[in-house]
Amino acid sequence: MTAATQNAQSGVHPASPERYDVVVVGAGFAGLYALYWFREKLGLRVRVLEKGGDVGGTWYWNRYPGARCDSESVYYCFSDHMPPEILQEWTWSERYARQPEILAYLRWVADKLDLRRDIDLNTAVTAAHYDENANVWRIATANGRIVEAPYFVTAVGCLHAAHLPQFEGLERFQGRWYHTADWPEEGVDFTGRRVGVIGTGATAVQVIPEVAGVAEHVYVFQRTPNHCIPGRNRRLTPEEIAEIKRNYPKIWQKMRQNRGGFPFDPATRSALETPPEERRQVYERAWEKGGLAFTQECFNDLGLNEEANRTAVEFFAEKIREIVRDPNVADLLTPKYPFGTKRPPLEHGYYETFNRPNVTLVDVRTSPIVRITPRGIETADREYELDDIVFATGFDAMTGALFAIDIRGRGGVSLKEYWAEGPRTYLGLTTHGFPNMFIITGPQSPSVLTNMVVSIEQHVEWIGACIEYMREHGYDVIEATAEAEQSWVDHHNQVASMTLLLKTDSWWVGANIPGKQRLVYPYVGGLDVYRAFCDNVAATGYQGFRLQSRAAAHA
Ligand code: N01
Repeated sequence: MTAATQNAQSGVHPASPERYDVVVVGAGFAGLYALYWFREKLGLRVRVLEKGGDVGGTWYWNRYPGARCDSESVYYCFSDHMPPEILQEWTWSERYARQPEILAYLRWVADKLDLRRDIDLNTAVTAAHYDENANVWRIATANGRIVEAPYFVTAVGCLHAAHLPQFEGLERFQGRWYHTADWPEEGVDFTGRRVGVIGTGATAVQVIPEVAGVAEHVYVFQRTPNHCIPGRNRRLTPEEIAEIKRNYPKIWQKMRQNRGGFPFDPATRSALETPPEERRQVYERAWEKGGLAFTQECFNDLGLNEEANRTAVEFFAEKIREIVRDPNVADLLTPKYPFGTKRPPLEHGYYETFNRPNVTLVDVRTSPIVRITPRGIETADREYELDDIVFATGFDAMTGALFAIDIRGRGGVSLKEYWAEGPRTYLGLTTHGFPNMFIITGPQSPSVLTNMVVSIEQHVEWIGACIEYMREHGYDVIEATAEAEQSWVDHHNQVASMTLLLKTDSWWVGANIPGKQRLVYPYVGGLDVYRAFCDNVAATGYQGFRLQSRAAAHA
């Protein structure tokens, strides 16, 4: 079957397509940066196709109460690689910006850099097929457009495809229900209502205190507790903003060299080799400071050694017992698995919320949800009557949003088929059999284990340099070799196996989605190490890739 026949059969018709140099899917941080970089630095004709009604990506969809960023706002924004006014003119109000502020920022950037003229909103991409003969990606949208470009870049977000567990009876529920990842734009008033929240991940930890403040009663349906670190949010002062703005070039340099893309000072001492009293002080200081620095700045063996890790687990257990008055509730809220093997949420009054008389913790690990009834939620031992249900049940992360598009490479092979046993990538950026397709913050890249904006910029800049190199050298087809891909997959798995991540069920290992391959999805070797790999590949003429000019490809 020819590519054209396949395209015709699957709805990607080549009739009068629009043509660009690059098509980017998604207009969140990644899509906006890609558009800026490819258009302004490389002079390419770029089209960004975005499903949402505005730019923003994650920050457009996730508008649930309490949504804010767990990375500090002054570091969770575009860097000094953007025009200087982007860093200098925008001023963040709080240590962790709320969703409306981040969305306002992204809108502002889009306007300031005149990005909107190359973005189509309300344009969901349904299919992207590579046509080998023409060396183009042919992209179909839900509203019937066909767009073509030799380069196809996905900027679809790691956490976009919402996971709604298939509970029996939801369609008969007589109250209102919402998923946090697709929240009504007009907001939801929970005043005086009985609300059930399913899930206790980073999202739920933000939602629950907010809803508890207004609802008549909140029932929290918890399957697994998390190690929640105090965020210690506060307003930023004009003095500290000025100081940060002055130092941005140095700060960014530091973040680019940090394993997580943060301006942290990674610990150099071992928890086990530190005397207990001193160890406690280290944890206390990190707890007081608040924020994700806890994960890097305490000890260097927490991610690798279970005995070392237990010291952190014990510290959290003590803290939770100190805050939560009911010892049974405190015990239920205390994780028993290694710290850092699930994403630790930042909390703003989360544990205190369980001291409120209008909040009940329901342990669905021992008494699982059996069904949704017309009146509420039925667990193995009773029914909870509810007016509203909030599903804070997460995402089909890293692959879900990619598989939602019918992506097909050489020979009509679909990405979903090719990755049936788990993602296969070279550098998390490309995959064999899918020439000229680049995945921003894809599986097997550091992505969700880092400050996303730093990872996004690294990816976009690497892709930009690659396209430039190809143009300079007369190439127009680039494809990861099967061997290079295999060696990256092996390296990725080998580094992952040195950590404790596979010991715990988490979305990082795909365990939250029934039937999903259980393996580590993000690259755990660190953004600093990863960056060096990518730089080296570029410096050696794109080792591990087959580069061709179209004439040669046809020969
Ligand atoms: O999703 P999650 P999330 N029955 O998958 C539970 C990022 N984020 O949206 O742990 C009962 O972590 C599930 O239970 P369990 C951040 O990277 C960033 O909270 O699987 N419960 C879990 O408690 C984060 O990690 C920010 O046992 C069920 C919850 O639902 C990622 O997004 C803010 C269930 C899902 O937790 C995802 O967080 C917020 C079932 N059938 C989030 N199915 C920022 O700061 C699932 N659960 C940028």
